Amino acid sequence: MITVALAGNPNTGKTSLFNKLTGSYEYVGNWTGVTVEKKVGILKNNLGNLVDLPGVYSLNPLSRDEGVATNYLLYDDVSIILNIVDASQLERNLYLTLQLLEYGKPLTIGLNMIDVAKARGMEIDVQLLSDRLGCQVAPIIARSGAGCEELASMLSSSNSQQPPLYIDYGRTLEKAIEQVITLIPTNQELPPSRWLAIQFFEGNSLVRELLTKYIPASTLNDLFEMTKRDIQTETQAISIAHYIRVIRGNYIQSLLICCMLQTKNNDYTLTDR
Ligand code: GDP
Ligand code: K
Ligand code: MG
Repeated sequence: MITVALAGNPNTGKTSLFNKLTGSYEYVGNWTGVTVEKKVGILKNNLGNLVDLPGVYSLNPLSRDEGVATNYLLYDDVSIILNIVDASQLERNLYLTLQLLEYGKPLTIGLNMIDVAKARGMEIDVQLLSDRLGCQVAPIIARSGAGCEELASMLSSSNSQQPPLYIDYGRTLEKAIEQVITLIPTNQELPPSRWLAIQFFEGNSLVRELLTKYIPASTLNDLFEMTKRDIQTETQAISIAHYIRVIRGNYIQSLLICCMLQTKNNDYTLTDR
């Protein structure tokens, strides 16, 4: 039995999709230590369990819900991530997607609200989006169930060898990431080192906590402060987190320029496909 984790922004249709994909409930309760609902259902095709993560915009644990999602990735054994994305709000939604793709577990995108996107004159080149992100993408309408069977069968054929998405964070930060990676032990059952290092520089306190089990806090502090100083000197960013947000934002922008075909109210020229 494998475990599929359902992750996405709030109000993207997570509950609707959960209900379409699961037959019976295995468990409804709270996440350990917090009063955030935890729902686990059994996937209809008997592939395994579906775990409903709280809706979050980012993995940075500023809110209780984000803390639950991050802790899940840090300490639980997830086989496949099902990332539900609101097709009519791609730019905002893809931020979490990038963080999840960097994590490097097999990930399938359920591209939801296709009906809403269409009504707003947006058309998405699903194949191109899938190629560029290096993961499977299934267009769906979770409310009606359209596309959900195809999505379920994609989950059963997930690529277990999916390589993590590689975003280039520029020379200074890449050098610092490399330094943290060399300090992370390889003989432990830990999430991918690069993901941990990026999350550390983003200011993810739960990741920092985990890293201090293996790396002296003072070493981590020095590396963080030095990198922050360098980035503030070289760029206009006010913090490393800000700098990372800008790089990811640019990455998403260029992705959307090639994958979005505006059919109505188009204010930029389209290439023929
Ligand atoms: P959650 O907050 O992520 O769990 O999202 P819900 O499943 O509660 O959905 C939020 C709202 O969006 C509800 O009113 C759903 O009926 C609606 N919804 C979900 N999926 C779709 C869809 O594909 N198309 C449209 N038009 N509405 C949807
Ligand atoms: K809701
Ligand atoms: Mg919900």
